Amino acid sequence: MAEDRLIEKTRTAAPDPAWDWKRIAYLVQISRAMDALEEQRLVPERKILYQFSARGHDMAQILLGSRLTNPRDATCGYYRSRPLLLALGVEIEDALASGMGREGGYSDGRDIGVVFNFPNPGGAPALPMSGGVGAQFTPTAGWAQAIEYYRKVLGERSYDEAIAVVLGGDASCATGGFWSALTIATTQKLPMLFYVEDNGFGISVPSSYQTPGGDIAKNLASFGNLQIFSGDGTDPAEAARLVDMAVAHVRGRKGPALLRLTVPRLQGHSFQDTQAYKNEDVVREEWARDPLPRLKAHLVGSAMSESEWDGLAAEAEAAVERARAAAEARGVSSPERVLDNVFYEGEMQKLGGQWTHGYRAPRSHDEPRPDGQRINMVTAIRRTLDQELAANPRVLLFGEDIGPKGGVHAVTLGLQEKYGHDRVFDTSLNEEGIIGRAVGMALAGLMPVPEIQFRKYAEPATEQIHD
Ligand SMILES: Cc1ncc(C[n+]2csc(CCOP(=O)(O)OP(=O)(O)O)c2C)c(N)n1
Repeated sequence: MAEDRLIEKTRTAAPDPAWDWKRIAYLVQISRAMDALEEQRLVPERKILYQFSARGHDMAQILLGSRLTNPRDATCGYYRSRPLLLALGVEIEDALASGMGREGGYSDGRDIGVVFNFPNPGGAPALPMSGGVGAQFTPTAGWAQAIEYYRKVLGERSYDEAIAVVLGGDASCATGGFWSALTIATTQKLPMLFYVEDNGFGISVPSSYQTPGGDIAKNLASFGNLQIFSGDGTDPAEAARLVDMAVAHVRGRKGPALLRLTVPRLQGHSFQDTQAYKNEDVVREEWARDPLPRLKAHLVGSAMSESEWDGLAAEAEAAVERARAAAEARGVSSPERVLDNVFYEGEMQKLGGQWTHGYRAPRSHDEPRPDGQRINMVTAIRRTLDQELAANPRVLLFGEDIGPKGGVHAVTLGLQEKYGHDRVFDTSLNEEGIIGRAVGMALAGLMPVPEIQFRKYAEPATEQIHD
């Protein structure tokens, strides 16, 4: 029965000692203090242009981020994902400075503060995010497939329990990227967790416009190879248990999972949004579901005293104020440097590509050798691919019909037979998925070679090509 696959309502009484509740409470308070600082000071002072409050989404995200402990894990989120990133170790000062266009930190002031790219050496990285809703899904699927490639083809045991986690709101579940990644993850049984923060709205549009009845977990209950977890993201015990169950399912190589947690969006979509489309009852009901007082009620008296709770809140506020002062003391990013490192300028990247994994290409030269038999272009490409597959175990080749058929142009003829299904494989018919997956694999240190059959068919992949 479909309902059997919905694991809901898993309440427990006392705080689970397997969680570091003090750290969780502290980080939730940090996130709240950052939101308040931006809303009350930095936006009115015009020091920040784009502000997306995470109030209401924060606690559940911090629980999730606290479980991304394997350095081979990766996550990709969206503009409301800062609490998760705080849990991964993003510095408060860097996060504030980034939104203010200050130099230094992970973006050197070149993003809008909430759209992150956090290499996180030694820990789980946050893959580069995009402002485009839905763009986060297919690169994360690529990372998940790369994890399996490392394990199965390259025999790297350190990937055995690694997972890829993507975050999206309820409206993101209507995007092509979501469905593309869902197809990839479920057909390939990848270690990927889809984390859906369902606040009932995509800016002003109710979630019933994004999926029938507004509940993506219910609608996907009978989707093959997908375990569904669903519950209340404002109830600390329930959210913690569901996060643990979902993460354990994916880490345990039982296949992909989707975890939907309902949360209130306690502010407008962004600072500019007045929420005129929500009536008073909706707003009141949302505030009644604020996870912060629920977290306090869950912890005070068992995991900590009231004065400890107040102490953490005061400490968080002071830490955010110190970080603000330090961030504002940084110089403003220079417009002259805005194009730095768009192309290679002599300094190698910190995350992604084969270089960071120690791979060094064999010596080569670019002198033409006109001797030898003339061959046509298709044969030349096939020979090149053959040569690269033989020379470098990180090279993998994929696209529509490139397996047993050998491609619609016969470019890959015989390559699957020679190198096996893990390295040369057919994909689902989804160009965003082909290119987005390649992006995630390249970030994970592989050398993906995606094939698109004809130029025209690259159009659905435009966003992933541009990103
Ligand atoms: C491809 C694309 N279309 C439209 C937008 C404009 N936009 C930004 S956020 C948003 C709503 C997204 O809602 P949801 O995914 O539920 O996340 P939430 O903001 O509620 O956390 C829209 C329409 C966008 N950023 N990208």
